[in-house]
Amino acid sequence: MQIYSFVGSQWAGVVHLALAEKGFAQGKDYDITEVDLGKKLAVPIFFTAPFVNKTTTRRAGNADNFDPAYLDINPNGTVPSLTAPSLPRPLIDSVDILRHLDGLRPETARRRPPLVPLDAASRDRGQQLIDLVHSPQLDTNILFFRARDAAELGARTKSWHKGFIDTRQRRLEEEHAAHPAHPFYGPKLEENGVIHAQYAAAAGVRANDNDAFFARSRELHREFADGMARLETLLVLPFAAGASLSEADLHLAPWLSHAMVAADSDIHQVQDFTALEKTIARSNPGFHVGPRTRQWWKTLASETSFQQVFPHLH
Ligand SMILES: N[C@@H](CCC(=O)N[C@@H](CS)C(=O)NCC(=O)O)C(=O)O
Repeated sequence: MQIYSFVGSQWAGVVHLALAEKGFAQGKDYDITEVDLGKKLAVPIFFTAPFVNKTTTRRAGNADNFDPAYLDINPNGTVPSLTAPSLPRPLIDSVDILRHLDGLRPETARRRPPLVPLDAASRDRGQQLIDLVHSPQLDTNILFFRARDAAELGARTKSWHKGFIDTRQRRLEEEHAAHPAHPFYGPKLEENGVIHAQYAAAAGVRANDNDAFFARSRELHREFADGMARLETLLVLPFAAGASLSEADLHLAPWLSHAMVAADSDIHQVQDFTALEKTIARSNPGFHVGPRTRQWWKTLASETSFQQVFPHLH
């Protein structure tokens, strides 16, 4: 199997957790191609992870998910993807990839039940949780790239965020010019262009209406907080969807880790929610990560697969 992944991708993290949980071995059962979503070396230390090793194939590092050759594998231009000779076409979504891996080895290395729960109640609850963290409401890019005022925007434009957005925009412009009829590039340019224009305006490149952007960003943060409150009510405990580890845990964990990183948490303090609370509380006074979410996170952090893939937050 060939896994297309990126260290800074939360949804690739789902696949790495599933591979670890099922005991698949890199180099034997699967190989990794690292698809750099940004620019090589222009991302900070948290975009390193134990699964990027000497056998990992790395490409140039230039928003490579927008390479037409990669779009032939995954027309959404996202990671993760999985290809295998036995599959009629690539799998291009973390939900499908996890379920495929689960089907290959229904019993885990530690003789646990399948990751897709056998009982309907846990399966349905798990699906609700998966849908929630994959929804636009809980998109961690809100925390990473949005800005609620001039100070936050200024900070973004002075850090790696701007380089990341600029690299994407440049690559999209180049590919759009080279392949004007390709259906991917036009809409994606517009999507990335929203943040790109704001960062460019903040850097004094051109004037822009920042106020509407700031207001929308505050609104999105408030909705994000509502989503976290919903998560708090949906968690079953001790694991996300019931008594044993399941696919829902493996989707929630990378999402929460990524949210904490986006809020500038100390990546070695896995249990410290202070930075995340502080960030969200700027638009939602009094925001706290709930006790059930904290309890679940502690349970997850004691899992071997979690410790393997998340020796620190990323
Ligand atoms: N539904 C997809 C979402 C994948 C996704 O959005 N991946 C992000 C990284 S975590 C990505 O590749 N973003 C690149 C982009 O949108 O340009 C999945 O679960 O696999």
